Amino acid sequence: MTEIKPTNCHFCGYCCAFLATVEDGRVIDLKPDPTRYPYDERILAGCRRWRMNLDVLDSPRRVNYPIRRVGERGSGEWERVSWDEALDDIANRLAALREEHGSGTLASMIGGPHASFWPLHRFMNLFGSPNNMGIGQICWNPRIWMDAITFGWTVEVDIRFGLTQALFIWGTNPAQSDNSQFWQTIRAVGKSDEVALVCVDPRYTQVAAIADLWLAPRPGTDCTLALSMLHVIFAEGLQDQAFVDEWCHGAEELAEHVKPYTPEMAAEFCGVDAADIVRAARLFAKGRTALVSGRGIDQTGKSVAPTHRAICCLRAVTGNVDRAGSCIMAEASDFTSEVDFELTDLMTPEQKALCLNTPYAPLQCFNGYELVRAQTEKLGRRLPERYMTSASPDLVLRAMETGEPYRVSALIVNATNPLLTYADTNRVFKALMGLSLIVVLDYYITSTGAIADYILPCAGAIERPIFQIHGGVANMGYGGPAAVEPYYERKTDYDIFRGLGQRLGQGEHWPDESLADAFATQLAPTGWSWEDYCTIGMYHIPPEPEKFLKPGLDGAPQGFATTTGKIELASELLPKLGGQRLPEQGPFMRLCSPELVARAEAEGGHHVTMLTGSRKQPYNASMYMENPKFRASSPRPVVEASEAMAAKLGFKPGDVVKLTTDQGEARFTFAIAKMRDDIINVDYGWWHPENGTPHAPDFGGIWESNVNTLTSCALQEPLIGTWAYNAIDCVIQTCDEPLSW
Ligand SMILES: Nc1nc2c(c(=O)[nH]1)N[C@H]1C(S)=C(S)[C@@H](COP(=O)(O)OP(=O)(O)OC[C@H]3O[C@@H](n4cnc5c(=O)[nH]c(N)nc54)[C@H](O)[C@@H]3O)O[C@H]1N2
Ligand SMILES: Nc1nc2c(c(=O)[nH]1)N[C@H]1C(S)=C(S)[C@@H](COP(=O)(O)OP(=O)(O)OC[C@H]3O[C@@H](n4cnc5c(=O)[nH]c(N)nc54)[C@H](O)[C@@H]3O)O[C@H]1N2
Ligand code: SF4
Ligand SMILES: [Mo]
Repeated sequence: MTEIKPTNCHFCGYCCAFLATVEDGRVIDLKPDPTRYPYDERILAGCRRWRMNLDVLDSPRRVNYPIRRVGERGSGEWERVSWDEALDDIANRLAALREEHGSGTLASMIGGPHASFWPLHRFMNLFGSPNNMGIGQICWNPRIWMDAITFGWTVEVDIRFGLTQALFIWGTNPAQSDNSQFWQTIRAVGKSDEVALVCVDPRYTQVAAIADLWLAPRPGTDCTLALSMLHVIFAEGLQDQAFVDEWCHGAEELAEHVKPYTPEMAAEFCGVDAADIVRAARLFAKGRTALVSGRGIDQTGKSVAPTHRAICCLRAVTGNVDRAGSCIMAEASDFTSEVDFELTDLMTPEQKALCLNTPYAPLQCFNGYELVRAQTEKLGRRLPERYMTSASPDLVLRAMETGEPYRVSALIVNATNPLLTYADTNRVFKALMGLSLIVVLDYYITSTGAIADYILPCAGAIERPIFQIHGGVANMGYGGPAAVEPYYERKTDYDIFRGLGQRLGQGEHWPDESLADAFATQLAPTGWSWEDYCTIGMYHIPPEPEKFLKPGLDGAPQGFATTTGKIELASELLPKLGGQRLPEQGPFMRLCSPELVARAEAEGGHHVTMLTGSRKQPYNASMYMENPKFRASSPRPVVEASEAMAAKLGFKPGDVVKLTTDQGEARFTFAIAKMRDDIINVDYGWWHPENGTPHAPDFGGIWESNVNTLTSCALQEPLIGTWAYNAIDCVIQTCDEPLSW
């Protein structure tokens, strides 16, 4: 029998709507579904991935049954086991390790937003471990924290033709990272005479190419740049004085604080023209200004929090907070928020006290969360607790390595490939090899899967329902139903964590029998049924602007959910955690010892600043590398530099180059691209999935061109525990050894 069933793609965060033709439980065709959100012809026209869905659904590389390691860790020998056997054994071993070392002994790792992570977080909470490592600290959390601390909640960009007068694209490149809807909007802005487009990026991206102004700061200097723009705004009296007087706290202090940040001083430090800083400041203050930022400022290390704070201040003094055409503060969700669904409140104080971050990253921990929660709750909003308190990989790895302050002996890896994507591959590899138990949930046997004890096969898009909620910080969720039951013996991540939880005495906290039932429970407070939602594909109540003017409980304007009820240009909260009242530039993260630099220079090498992981289609981190069409168009991992830099380094396109830091080395092909003349830009995620099941010693090729053999997650930033993938250093030199690519 042939049926047409609604379902969704999940190769990126858009989760586009599709119609599947299903015959006997198998999908034989897929087409975009124009009747449901999320559907946008322009996205699909620009998307290089959606046609892969059918191949991925039944790829010969997929893991279809639970498998268990036989032989040495990493030997690549596996046996098929039943689900009961796998879950019983994992649960028994976790219970025994908890008995021996305490509940913090289990750690977890997640990656990009490939799945709903609350089932993992619920499981970890009920198990009693705070040790969920994530990419939160370097992706999303810094902005969310600083927005919440400065404005009382997070803001989302709001671009409106006829209202918006400037758009700043700051350290993000949606042309490559955002499967293109937002990029189409930016292109429209680029063409429009009404809206000035400003790109702040050390590389000449596709956004820079259509911008009215391209500012290319030295990596990691954005905080100084923003403070200098504030200097110009105050010096020229361009601030929105009425808004500042009524709604901002600490304006005079801030004006005083930015006095030394003259355009000339910043020009020297940031490596840009003073005149361009003045121009950027004037454009920012001209009227309604929208701004989007990304990895370019989230992943620069010690200055991350102050950079976001300085940008918050720019928005605030120009009256661009919670205003149509600039940015709008999100609303709390009508559906059950992520924080209530992950059940963090069920952790005991003793379990929370196991949090390793507490003294080292005083914001990114339960104490910091409580302080911020006390504020955001004034207006009924709460951040997702487990992302915002996710454990520092540096500290969890140390607990694996040394047993201090207690032994971390077991690890669940959910939808991530940390041997390619976490910082410091050599360290991660060694730490993981010493563990008692590693369980990987994935579609494939990845490099990380290769060193696991169990690989549990996950159901993907089409086979599972989707309710994508962005951490639940907005009143929006989208997606739809599964078109088919999971193929073979695959299970949803939810079913796996529920199955493990039930075996560990958590049964009462997993009342919903399936992921779709859980989503229905989550939606229930909205009055919508799961079926209503699946028909429309989205629950979204757009936030209204200028909520601060609306009456609160006492009838007076509700203002902002901060200590002072105003936007805190000068923070009253951060100093309580040892942070800065007013933002200041921090130092850079350094990965090369003087000895390494001296040795490399003696061999003709150069010590340079690098960016890593700048997004490029068609790949996504370590994914899709086996796709032959993609590989034909992007066959090799590259290091790029400008023409002038290439001349200085003495490389020509196609040369093989070696990069080294104190952490390790990796080899790439050299290529030319337009960017600042004092940096290089290095690809990330490269391995050889096409070579078959990965195993020792190269685990699918992780020692050759994997940029994270060079990086470090050493805890340096004092509030969030952020590390750096950009604005770091390495030495670069020629290399005789050819590449396998
Ligand atoms: N040097 C450097 N390192 C970086 C970055 C950088 O810019 N430079 N960026 C960082 C950032 S921002 C991020 S978010 C991370 C991304 O890091 P990861 O998320 O680790 O990267 P992916 O390669 O996308 O790995 C996803 C894995 O999840 C599996 N998967 C996909 N969907 C599902 C699912 O639904 N369920 C399960 N169980 N598995 C699934 C895939 O098969 C794949 O193996 O990398 C970080 N690392
Ligand atoms: N194709 C593809 N798309 C992806 C992903 C992927 O792996 N591949 N990953 C997804 C994930 S997990 C994420 S987090 C998002 C990230 O999405 P984005 O934040 O848009 O990431 P990028 O496209 O790398 O853009 C970051 C830009 O910052 C610039 N930059 C680097 N250092 C600095 C600096 O110090 N200052 C400034 N001002 N700019 C700097 C880089 O040159 C780069 O152009 O992309 C998502 N989309
Ligand atoms: S990859 Fe993203 S943009 Fe493309 S179809 Fe899938 S969800 Fe939509
Ligand atoms: Mo990310």
